[in-house]
Amino acid sequence: MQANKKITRHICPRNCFSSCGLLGVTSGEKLIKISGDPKHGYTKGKLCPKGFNYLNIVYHPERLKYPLRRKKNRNEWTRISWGEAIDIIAKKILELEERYGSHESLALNKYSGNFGVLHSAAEGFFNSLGKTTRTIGSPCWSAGLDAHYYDFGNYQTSDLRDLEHSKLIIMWGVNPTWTSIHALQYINSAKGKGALTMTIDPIYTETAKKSDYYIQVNPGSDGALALALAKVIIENGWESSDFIENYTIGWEAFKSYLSKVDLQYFCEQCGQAPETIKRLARLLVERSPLFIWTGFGLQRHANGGQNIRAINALAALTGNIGKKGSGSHFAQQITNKFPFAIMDYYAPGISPENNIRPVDINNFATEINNLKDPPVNFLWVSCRNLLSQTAERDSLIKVLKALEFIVVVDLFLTPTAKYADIILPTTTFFEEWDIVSSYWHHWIGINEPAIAPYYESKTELEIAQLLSKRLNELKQGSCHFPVEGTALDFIEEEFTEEIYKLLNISHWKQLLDGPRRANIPRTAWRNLKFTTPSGKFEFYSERAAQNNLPAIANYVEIVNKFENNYPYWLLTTHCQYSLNSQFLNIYSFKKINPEPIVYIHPSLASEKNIEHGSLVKIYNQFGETILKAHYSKDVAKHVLLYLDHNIVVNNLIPFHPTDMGKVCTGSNGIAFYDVFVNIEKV
Ligand SMILES: Nc1nc2c(c(=O)[nH]1)N[C@H]1C(S)=C(S)[C@@H](COP(=O)(O)OP(=O)(O)OC[C@H]3O[C@@H](n4cnc5c(=O)[nH]c(N)nc54)[C@H](O)[C@@H]3O)O[C@H]1N2
Ligand SMILES: Nc1nc2c(c(=O)[nH]1)N[C@H]1C(S)=C(S)[C@@H](COP(=O)(O)OP(=O)(O)OC[C@H]3O[C@@H](n4cnc5c(=O)[nH]c(N)nc54)[C@H](O)[C@@H]3O)O[C@H]1N2
Ligand SMILES: [Mo]
Repeated sequence: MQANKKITRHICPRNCFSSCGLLGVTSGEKLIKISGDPKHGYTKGKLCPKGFNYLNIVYHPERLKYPLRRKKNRNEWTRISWGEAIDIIAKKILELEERYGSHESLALNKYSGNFGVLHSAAEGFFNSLGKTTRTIGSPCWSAGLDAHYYDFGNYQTSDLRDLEHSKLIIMWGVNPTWTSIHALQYINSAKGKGALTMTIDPIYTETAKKSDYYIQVNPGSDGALALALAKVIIENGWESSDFIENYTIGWEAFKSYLSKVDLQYFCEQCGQAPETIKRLARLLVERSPLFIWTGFGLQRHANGGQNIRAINALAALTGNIGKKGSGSHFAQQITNKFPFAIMDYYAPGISPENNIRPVDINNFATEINNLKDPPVNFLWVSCRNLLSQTAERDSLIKVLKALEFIVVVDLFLTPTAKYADIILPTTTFFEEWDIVSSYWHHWIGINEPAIAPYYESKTELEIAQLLSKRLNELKQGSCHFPVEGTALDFIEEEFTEEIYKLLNISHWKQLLDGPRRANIPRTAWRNLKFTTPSGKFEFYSERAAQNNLPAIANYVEIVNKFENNYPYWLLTTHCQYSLNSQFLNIYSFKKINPEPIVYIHPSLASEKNIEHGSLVKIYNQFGETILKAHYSKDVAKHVLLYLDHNIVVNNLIPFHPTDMGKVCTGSNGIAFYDVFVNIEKV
């Protein structure tokens, strides 16, 4: 490497399965190249199309450079200094405290723009003020997490190297070819060793196209499919008696429920012929170890948690748990043992138990509106593009317009930032220290800065420190977030003995030589000791019953009450060339997807007299939107597919909760994919 060049290590902090290792090459002051880090044992030096485009994010011509202040009642902003921005915000915080005698009129809405541990400085700052209004829950994975909590006690994943033992791999409501591309190398290698693959999805996805089998299931009907398979397996006596007897509870109750259900009804629900179910059931038992990967897409339905429980039950009754190459996998958090000390600067008398006035992140507009004593006047948005990613966009716009004061911390002037009074430009992960772990694989790494912060952008930590300093200057003792301390000091605090043991290192700086795999078994639930109250896999969960849920994995049909007016499902799933609302501004991606498209099956299109490429109106009782229609035989006739996660369709999506999520995330999830619409030519 030439004298003026240096290489730095990074971990992508996006909300994504892969949490990739990257290497940055800097020449002088400039980042000139980004590549995959071959020392990352899961991603192994490979990147996705977005990862290879990071230079185009870091140096994007539209990236925010300076703090901005909105001109009064206008959609225009003027550049201000950090001193001014921090002063305005600090004074507003103190003014509201004076007005209400508490900080509860301040609300924080933060989610997944950056999952690095030090990004919790925003939460740390809010904790250090006192009790504030905060979002709870998650728009992403809540129902699936709770399903695993009820069945297994918590959630774990196997190391994908375990796939070498699998004979059948089912990708059930997950589209890794787009959303988790690094998994493909393990899946392909398992195929080379003789494994067969199956995709179960309402869309004939790129993953389905690469699979040996594809089942086009009706949206929200996976419980019916899993239970139909379970019923046939039991009727044939193919269940694994040894596993059931020794490692589960509630088998009789589950079996008795299945003996009463009508196979024909389940088949109709999931859109499969009884013959298909019988063939599939045989395949499942013949090809053990069976590895099931249930995706996040699958659980974005009102019955999503129950459906995942039904799939878990299928894995259990066939003995496909804890055995190499088997399991039912969704996500894990067992490697994320960081104490999040950065959040631990509570104001006196404030603790995690009493620091929050909660609002559901998925029902944000309504719940913010309902809060009165005091009302919410001040909103802090970070790592979040509310307007693009939240349901009920129109109500949200009204709320944002009515709020007294909004701060947005982001890299770009997003649709949400356009409602802010103050916009604070922040650093990318190439400009800061951080720690990143994955919710899927078992590798953890340190992110070091490659370059100085872009123009005047600052890290989340620096912003918290500046504000704390100013607040204390204005009113001594008003904020308890430490004003001293570098990012490295805060990193030091996160590395406990437990983490060192988990990663088998003695100092975190060793992570600069490469990410480390957490020292946990390769196979999830290898010891067959479950963390449920019974210590067993629970077909029957007393805890579910206590939470007013069916104790066993019942199938609950999703009924479209407005079928006559709005007969089609609208699925707004995750896209290859974006990550939620991010990366949509990359110019080469824009060329691939120049405009928002709705995909429609040609036979429905011809019924509706819609030509390929023509404009259509998609509408329901909540709103309408005009899009261009493209024909696609990949979608079922009663499904419409929209992939571009920008602001265009969220006005059609109501807040409708999923059945589960409360235990693991604080509130139930959101049924983003139970949306019914109509379509017509304009
Ligand atoms: N219709 C529909 N809506 C959905 C979904 C769906 O499938 N359909 N999926 C849902 C799911 S699964 C999720 S997880 C949510 C995601 O919702 P969000 O977490 O809001 O989504 P993102 O678009 O990933 O990121 C939000 C913002 O973070 C910013 N950002 C990036 N890095 C940083 C940083 O370092 N600091 C700060 N302060 N900001 C940063 C980005 O520029 C972006 O504007 O959306 C949900 N919304
Ligand atoms: N490229 C890219 N990668 C990403 C993201 C991204 O936006 N783009 N987002 C990240 C985030 S935040 C998340 S949560 C994950 C999401 O990762 P995935 O779970 O893979 O993605 P989704 O698009 O939510 O859903 C996966 C599939 O579920 C299908 N599906 C919908 N309803 C049902 C159903 O009822 N039954 C079955 N069987 N299938 C159903 C959809 O058609 C879709 O093909 O990906 C992460 N990675
Ligand atoms: Mo997500």
